[in-house]
Amino acid sequence: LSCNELPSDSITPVLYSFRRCPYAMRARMAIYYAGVTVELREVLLRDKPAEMLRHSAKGTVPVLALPDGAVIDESMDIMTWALMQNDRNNWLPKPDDKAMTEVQALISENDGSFKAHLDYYKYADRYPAYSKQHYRMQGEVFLSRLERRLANMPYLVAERVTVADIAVFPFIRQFAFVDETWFFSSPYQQLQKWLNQLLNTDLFLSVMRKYPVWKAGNDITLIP
Ligand SMILES: N[C@@H](CCC(=O)N[C@@H](CS)C(=O)NCC(=O)O)C(=O)O
Repeated sequence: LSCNELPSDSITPVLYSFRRCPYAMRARMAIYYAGVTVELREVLLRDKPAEMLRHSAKGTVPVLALPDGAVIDESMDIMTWALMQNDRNNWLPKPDDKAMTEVQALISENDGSFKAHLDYYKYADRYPAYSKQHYRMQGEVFLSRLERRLANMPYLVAERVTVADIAVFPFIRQFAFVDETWFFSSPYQQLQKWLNQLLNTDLFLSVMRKYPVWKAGNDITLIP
């Protein structure tokens, strides 16, 4: 939806995002799922808008600027913000549910060691100390863990999608597409199925729509 009648920075939260960033992807997925309207500002990482940096000097996407002046600049916090408003399929387990502990453990391993191995694997030519296969094997520790979980149930912590699947999936997608042929002929068959299924959801396809890079004074793009 494009509309130039709303004044910018008005009643609508503003999301600074980068289409291919896995952190921004998971934030956008939660926003779409919750159905909370935000103004999407597509940025270039090499040319971040001053408006975004004024809100969050650390310069990472996603950043959500709320009408009351509050700023949320961590993707998990943006997901939680969206889910607190509308979580009709219970993506977020109740805080005292043991599933919540599993969700947190998976996300922290994903964002920690797995993300580090992913970057070494993806950019192996920049890190010639070890081979690409070496970095891939380090990442496979997490793939194996997920594969074992998916042998028992269709999603990572439950019979249905939870926030863990959505938070982890964009990173597994990146890992898989470093060498698609390898990934889809690897022993991680449950993970392949899980990934394919999420890649084909309307939700994922919606958040991957392309928008022009935002500049002050542009028409406003509202999502979902
Ligand atoms: N912990 C942050 C990480 C966000 C992050 O690192 N985003 C990357 C893009 S995928 C970024 O903005 N990097 C800054 C840059 O490349 O200049 C979050 O979860 O939101």
